[in-house]
Amino acid sequence: MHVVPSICTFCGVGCGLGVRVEDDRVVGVEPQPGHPISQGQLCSKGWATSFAIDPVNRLTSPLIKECGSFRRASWDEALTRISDEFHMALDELGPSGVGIISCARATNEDNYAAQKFARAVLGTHNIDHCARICHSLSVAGLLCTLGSGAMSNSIADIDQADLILIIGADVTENHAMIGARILRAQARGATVIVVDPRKTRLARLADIHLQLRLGSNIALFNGLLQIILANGWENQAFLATRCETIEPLRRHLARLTPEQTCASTGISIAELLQVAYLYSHANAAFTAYGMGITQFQSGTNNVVAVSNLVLACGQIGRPGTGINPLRGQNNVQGACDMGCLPNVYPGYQDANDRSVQEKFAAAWAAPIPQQPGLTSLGMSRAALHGQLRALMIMGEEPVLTDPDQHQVSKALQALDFLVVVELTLTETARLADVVLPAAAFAEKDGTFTNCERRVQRVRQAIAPPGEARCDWQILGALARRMGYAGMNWANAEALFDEMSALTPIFSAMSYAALDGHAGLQWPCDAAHPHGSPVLHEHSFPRGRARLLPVTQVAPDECPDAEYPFAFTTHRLHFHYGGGSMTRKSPLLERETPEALLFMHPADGAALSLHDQQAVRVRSRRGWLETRVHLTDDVPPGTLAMPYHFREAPCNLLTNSAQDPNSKMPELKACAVAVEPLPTGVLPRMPEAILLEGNHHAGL
Ligand SMILES: Nc1nc2c(c(=O)[nH]1)N[C@H]1C(S)=C(S)[C@@H](COP(=O)(O)OP(=O)(O)OC[C@H]3O[C@@H](n4cnc5c(=O)[nH]c(N)nc54)[C@H](O)[C@@H]3O)O[C@H]1N2
Ligand SMILES: Nc1nc2c(c(=O)[nH]1)N[C@H]1C(S)=C(S)[C@@H](COP(=O)(O)OP(=O)(O)OC[C@H]3O[C@@H](n4cnc5c(=O)[nH]c(N)nc54)[C@H](O)[C@@H]3O)O[C@H]1N2
Ligand code: SF4
Ligand SMILES: [Mo]
Repeated sequence: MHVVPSICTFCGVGCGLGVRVEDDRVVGVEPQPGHPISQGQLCSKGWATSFAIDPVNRLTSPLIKECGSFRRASWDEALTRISDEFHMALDELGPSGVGIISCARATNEDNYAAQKFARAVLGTHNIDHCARICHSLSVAGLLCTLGSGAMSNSIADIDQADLILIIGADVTENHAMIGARILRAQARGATVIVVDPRKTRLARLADIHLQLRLGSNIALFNGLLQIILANGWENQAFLATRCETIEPLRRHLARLTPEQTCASTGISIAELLQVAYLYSHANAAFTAYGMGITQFQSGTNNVVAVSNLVLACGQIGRPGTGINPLRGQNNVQGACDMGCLPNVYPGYQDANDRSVQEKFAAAWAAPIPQQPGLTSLGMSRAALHGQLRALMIMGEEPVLTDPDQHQVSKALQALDFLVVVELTLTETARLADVVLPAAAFAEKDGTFTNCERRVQRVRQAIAPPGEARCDWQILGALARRMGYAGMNWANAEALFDEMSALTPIFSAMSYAALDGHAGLQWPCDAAHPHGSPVLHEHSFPRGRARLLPVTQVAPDECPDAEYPFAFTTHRLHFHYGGGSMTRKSPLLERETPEALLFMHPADGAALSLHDQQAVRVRSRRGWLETRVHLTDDVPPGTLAMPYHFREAPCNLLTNSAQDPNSKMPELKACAVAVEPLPTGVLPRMPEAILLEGNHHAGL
């Protein structure tokens, strides 16, 4: 047996793991000793990695759908078919009729190849990925206030903070090693404040839990800032030297009272005063947030409201402070950095900037797309209207993870051609015309970028199963088939070198430099050859930071007589995303084997429901059946459900109402009704996901 150093394939914490290999099989993993983030630990998902990538149930050859079922095909046949279909769509509709969804679970190298393929081969900016429904509005909101959308500080800064403010993030469950670090900080004396409508595990352990009303985030942050300004607790020196004028925001908040904030958030005036005082008086306050503020139609403004609070108190630009969006997927930071967004090239180089366009046109020897690109949900909408014909989805599971599942399936079925590149035959892959087998992280070389901008190496430990290949190799072969010779990299390192030569924030990075340093945090350039653990120490990328007045907006759908409950969705520690990887582990399945609807006991009593009773949950868009779990984790009137379970996919219910700036759908709030199923009736799997098509076994 030997051990290959690598990085965990699940969440954006980026823990270091060793892949244990015996007879070209991954037989287990172990924590990487001395790793700067995980410090010799892994969470239960990390420990279960070998199940996630096990060859059992993996795709091992290309598949082509004929008369509704899949058959094996050669790479040659599959690539010819994809090339023909893309050419046909391009002939009919031009570059706006084709698109790519890339993969925040795949490497930087895979993602760089995806956006280069979209732009240089297909000639389109229609390239996006799951950041759209995750932290795209952190990128948009913080770009507007600071000029950079990434985490401003490092995970290790938690050790230096004397106050830790966690907003809408279930850290002990979803960023487990960061959660553990926060609890250690609390044990040494730091104050922990959690803002969440649910009593999460961390909320129960925190010094203060602000259990605000679902979706009342802007009201809360405006209210806290109003108290701070009214008492003169703001950091005047920081405002004077580092920020544009605060006066419009001060005027905007002047008429607000703590009584009004209490009425709109449900938080008592005493708690508001206490938190406003503690936050503004902390020596170093580390602020982190998650999906509990981004997944709203007011998401960008929610981020701006947090940014206002941080800036007004000067809690940024020093060790132990900062505004820190906890990026979710293992490489979602990287997929954004690599330019898998419709409006930017790698390193956030503006797609509309003439000099950037000329640089990439020359380097790639390809004309540069001129039309603006579509977001992922924009591509779904275009497909429904016949304006998008051919789509490649590289490692995403939108059938389970995008809002309003009926609409998503309809959009994918409306395409002339769908190709999915995946590890297993997911619900989305079942809808495809062609499915291609991808290599998993332990089967390829490359890099992942964790939530604190740290680029780290993953290494090939075993061969991919059957004929599976790396995503970048697949895209390179397809590019050649379509007549473009600029994607023939000899290996992942050559690809990385092309990327870093074209991307200023990566210009001093190389595999050798990464190996020498346990990864490097961008910007890493001539001025910062060892990377940048803390951003914005002396100035912001936009010069002075901006404080912007924002106003509370209620969720698009609020409870009413027909749909009397507020409904929110979240994650569970033991499962991940659409579940395609964690649900292969018997250990993780044993912990949480099925979806549950979390309901307050008072609501249960009012509906005469007992714990574990089977219920039907309905929204304006669909229904599902599941079991109810009575718990005071949720407040009365609010129901919550995890999104990992295909048997009870909560995105049948969710609302696709969108944030106007970033097109983020409102995954965290809609309205539902609940009714008990007759005694003895088991919850049913809705027809919508009993999709046609072969099961992978036997192919
Ligand atoms: N175990 C596990 N870990 C994961 C993942 C996974 O699937 N499983 N996914 C990864 C990904 S992609 C991501 S993006 C991250 C996400 O990690 P988190 O951001 O922690 O994700 P969620 O659990 O969806 O939501 C966080 C919290 O927001 C709260 N919330 C809901 N509404 C509001 C509100 O109006 N205001 C406030 N303040 N809070 C609210 C919810 O109650 C919930 O506790 O996790 C990553 N890590
Ligand atoms: N209701 C509700 N819905 C949500 C959310 C929510 O909080 N509530 N959260 C949203 C968020 S934040 C996110 S990020 C999305 C996540 O949504 P997705 O990205 O769709 O979810 P995952 O399950 O991570 O799917 C990733 C797929 O990538 C595949 N994969 C892994 N590694 C590779 C690789 O190297 N190459 C290729 N080609 N494929 C690979 C896996 O097999 C898996 O099927 O879900 C969103 N949906
Ligand atoms: S905290 Fe995240 S990166 Fe670390 S082991 Fe767990 S899932 Fe993997
Ligand atoms: Mo995410």
